[in-house]
Amino acid sequence: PVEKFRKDYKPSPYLISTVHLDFQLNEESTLVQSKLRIVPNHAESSPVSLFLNGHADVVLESIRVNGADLEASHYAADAQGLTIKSGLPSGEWDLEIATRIKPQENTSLEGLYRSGGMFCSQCEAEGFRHITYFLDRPDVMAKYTSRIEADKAKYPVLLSNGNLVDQGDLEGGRHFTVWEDPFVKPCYLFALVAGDLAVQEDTFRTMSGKDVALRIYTDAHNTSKVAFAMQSLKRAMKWDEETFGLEYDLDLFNIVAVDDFNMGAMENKSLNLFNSRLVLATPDTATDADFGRIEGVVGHEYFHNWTGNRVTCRDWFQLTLKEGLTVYRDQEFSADLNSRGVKRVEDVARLRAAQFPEDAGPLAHAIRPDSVIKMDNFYTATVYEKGAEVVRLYEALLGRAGFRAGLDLYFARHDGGAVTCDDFRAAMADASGADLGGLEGWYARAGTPRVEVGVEHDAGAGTLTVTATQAPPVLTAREGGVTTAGQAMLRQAVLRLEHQRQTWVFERVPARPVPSVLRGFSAPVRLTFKAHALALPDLAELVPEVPGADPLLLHHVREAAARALAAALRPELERAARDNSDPPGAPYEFEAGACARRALKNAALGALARLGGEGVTQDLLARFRAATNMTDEAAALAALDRIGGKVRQEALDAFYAKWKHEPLVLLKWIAMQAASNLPGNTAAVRTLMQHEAVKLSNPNTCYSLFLAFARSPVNFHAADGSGYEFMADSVLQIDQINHQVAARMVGVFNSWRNYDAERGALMTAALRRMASANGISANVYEIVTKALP
Ligand code: HT7
Ligand code: ZN
Repeated sequence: PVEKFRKDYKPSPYLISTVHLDFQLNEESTLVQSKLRIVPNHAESSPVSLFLNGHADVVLESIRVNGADLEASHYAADAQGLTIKSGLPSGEWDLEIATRIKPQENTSLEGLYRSGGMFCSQCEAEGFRHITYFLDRPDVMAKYTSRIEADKAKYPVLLSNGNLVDQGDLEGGRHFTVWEDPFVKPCYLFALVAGDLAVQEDTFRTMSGKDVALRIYTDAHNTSKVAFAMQSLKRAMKWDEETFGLEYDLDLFNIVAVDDFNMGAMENKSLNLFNSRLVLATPDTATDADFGRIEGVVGHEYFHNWTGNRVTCRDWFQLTLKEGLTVYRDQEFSADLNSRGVKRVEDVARLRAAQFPEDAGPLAHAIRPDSVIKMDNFYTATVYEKGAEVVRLYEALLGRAGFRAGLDLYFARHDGGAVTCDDFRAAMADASGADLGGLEGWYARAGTPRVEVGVEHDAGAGTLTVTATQAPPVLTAREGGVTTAGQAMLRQAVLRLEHQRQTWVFERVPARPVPSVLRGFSAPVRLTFKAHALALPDLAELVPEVPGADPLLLHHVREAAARALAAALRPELERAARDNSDPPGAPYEFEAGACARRALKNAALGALARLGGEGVTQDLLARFRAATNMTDEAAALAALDRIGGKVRQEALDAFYAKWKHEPLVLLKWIAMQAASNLPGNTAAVRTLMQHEAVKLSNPNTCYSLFLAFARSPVNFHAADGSGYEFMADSVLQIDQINHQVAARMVGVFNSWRNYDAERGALMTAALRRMASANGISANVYEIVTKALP
């Protein structure tokens, strides 16, 4: 595998102005014909050859230059791509390439593939090269026309980007559509869908009075589950107009639900593809958390239309330019629609649980990485969530109006372009006149800075001196609220921590106040402060705080503490469960107050389950059977799972019998069993792999099964190493099917340095075994070799 470096970026010697694609979809194979208008990039000296990226899956059928067949001596094709070595015309010219691919054999889910009975595509980051030879890099932006031809009975719906400009029937029961996208785009935003899909429609009138047709496509039996996603889309469109003045730019916006999908969703221009679990929801099949995720991700993909599509990344090292900014936007969207405080707590909890450990581990990287082997491995919590925190820093420094002015300038300068994080910072700085040079460090350095704050009050002088030190020094905007205990906020200020040590003196502070720093978690730093919280931290948060931890011992200590807390608080927990239960027949509402009540009630029930006893068990069973929404049903099941024994198995069986025709609900059933801390559960998980509900070619299933298993301290970290063995076997098995999924799975070994010597040795042995296995993918290779000492 080859490592690529950010510093080696060079503009492409050729650009492509227009792309005409023609897809002949068939059951055995697909013929892809492309006609590219090649334009020399005059910024560069005249090149002698043209290299187009490709892949071993792509079979070259023919190649023509300006309408004439190209002689075989002029070109060479291999698994990496196609090189036209000679015979290149000068000036602009047409290149026609015909390739044959086999989507039905494509289990990697990149490029064109089959999911259920449909054809669909995934081109970010480098999937387009699995379809045809192309300049597969985001700074090559072209206008696309796509013609799709297929059997009409099997694939009545044929979709691509942009506007439908032609369609018709053909001989032999076939039909075609032609799509034209008026906006330039990189090939990673290309999309194609063909299938027998049902559609739900709505419209949105934009702020300039244009009607946009909104369509969500699913399998026919799922049409009743898209109402919430549609409502979220309309809210996102309105929010972006009101908050940032950003209007949708085409007459049509399509979403398609896909069952087999490597990530959450994809922002292809006007044709968003979504993992089904992020579109389909009804109160009885989806939890409050699922509804929240759907709202956020529908918003996220829609917001990419401006931050990602209209202005894209110059190269993949700049990924946080679009992802950090778009995560910040979706976080603000959800905060405005729901409870801002709860949303912020959830986002910070996620950052601390997922990003802080990543930044402290062997795969730590800056939000703008310096080198990569497989780009797919860099869709990380650092690039996304820490990237969003860095965008939040701009807002903290510039204020809302300054931030908006910066974004306006960014779009005015770069609409239709492929740019860098430096271009973003320059627009933000130029619009406000602020010096934002100090933010450069956040793009360049990995790791979580530590900030220490000291406060001294001089009663005689009436001054308060705040001193902050940070290591390493980075610019950190921290809102410092200075309050007096028991009173409302006295003063608020943004403190810019730009040096290793800084001091601020507040005058006219007669009494010793209670300082409140890092308000709203205004920078992604670790604050050396003693926080007292009611909720016990997760094991993942505890482990890095206890060097050389025995994970099993930590787990038992945590469980004992949780039981002791539950015993001490029993009357309060019972009251919380009782007072926050809905009366029978109450309708489900996804609303901040209702979600908070359900969360409190279910947390109380979970805590009571630790105490066991007939009364608690019967109450949980009754709640499990009577539940009318999935939030309560899944919470009751989880509590019964904790109680264990016969009642656990009966509840799991009843849940399966009830939901066996709903694969998305069964993901919860799979995850609950895989994560069980019952001793010896690894054997049960091996058996579960044979269950008819478990399809290992489906990424959601793999994540529910294997990533959930790795959350079990008892079984993944079993002292005999059997959990590590099982996980390593599974990574190698899944790598044969899907490299991206296998690479995500192998990440569970990254934390081996946090554990005791015996566990560390067993985990590194498993890593070595995977590293030396025959034929591992570049994706898994990159993670495994970086994790090893
Ligand atoms: N921009 C999208 C990234 C994505 C992706 C990346 C690699 C492999 C598969 C993928 N599916 C989607 C998702 C987003 O951030 O909006
Ligand atoms: Zn995104």
